[in-house]
Amino acid sequence: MRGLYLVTDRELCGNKSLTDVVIQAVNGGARYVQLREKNLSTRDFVAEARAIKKLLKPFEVPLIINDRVDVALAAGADGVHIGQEDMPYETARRLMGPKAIIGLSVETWEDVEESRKLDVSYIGVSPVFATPTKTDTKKPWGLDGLEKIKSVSRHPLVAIGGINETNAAAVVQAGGDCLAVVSAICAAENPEAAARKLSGIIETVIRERK
Ligand code: TZP
Ligand code: MG
Repeated sequence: MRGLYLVTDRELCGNKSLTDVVIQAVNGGARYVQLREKNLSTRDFVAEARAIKKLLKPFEVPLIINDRVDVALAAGADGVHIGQEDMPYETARRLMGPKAIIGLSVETWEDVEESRKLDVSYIGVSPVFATPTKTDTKKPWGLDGLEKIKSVSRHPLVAIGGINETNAAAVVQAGGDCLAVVSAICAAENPEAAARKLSGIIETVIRERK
């Protein structure tokens, strides 16, 4: 996995529709979309996930559901992103099947060590920087922490938290294979332009990193 990864937040979309932001992000080069809904009913979440899945199909962009294996299964999503307090990885894998994308957030060094034993599709390095978008986080890893994780991990790293066009190059340089962003796209005046800028930075720096 590598490239730009959109994580949605309907509130941060303001007067733009979530669907429109997703399409713009993908047109601008986002390679993965994660639906993150903390306040939607299960019924509405499933309906939304089905609609977005249909929308993403022609782009061949996988749809990943935050936290909820049940919603991912019901909507035929491509994967799920789980945190340390969600369903255990092995159970999620058993339910979702061998081909599903399953991402796991790591917030502490113990989480990182534990993740090495698991066949997760990627690990979410959370948060790289402190961010107003999610405040109930543990201590930010910083670029040093990300670099250290890269040196021991066998999984692709999805960096999240406070990433924008001013620090994207440094985050990729430090080991981020994917950059996951919420506000840098959802709250942008022009989400497509924001996505294009970020995906361009990722491609350039990954090429240099090799
Ligand atoms: N998990 C860790 S930080 C975060 C999530 C969902 C929010 C990132 O939001 P932003 O706006 O890209 O800083
Ligand atoms: Mg979670």
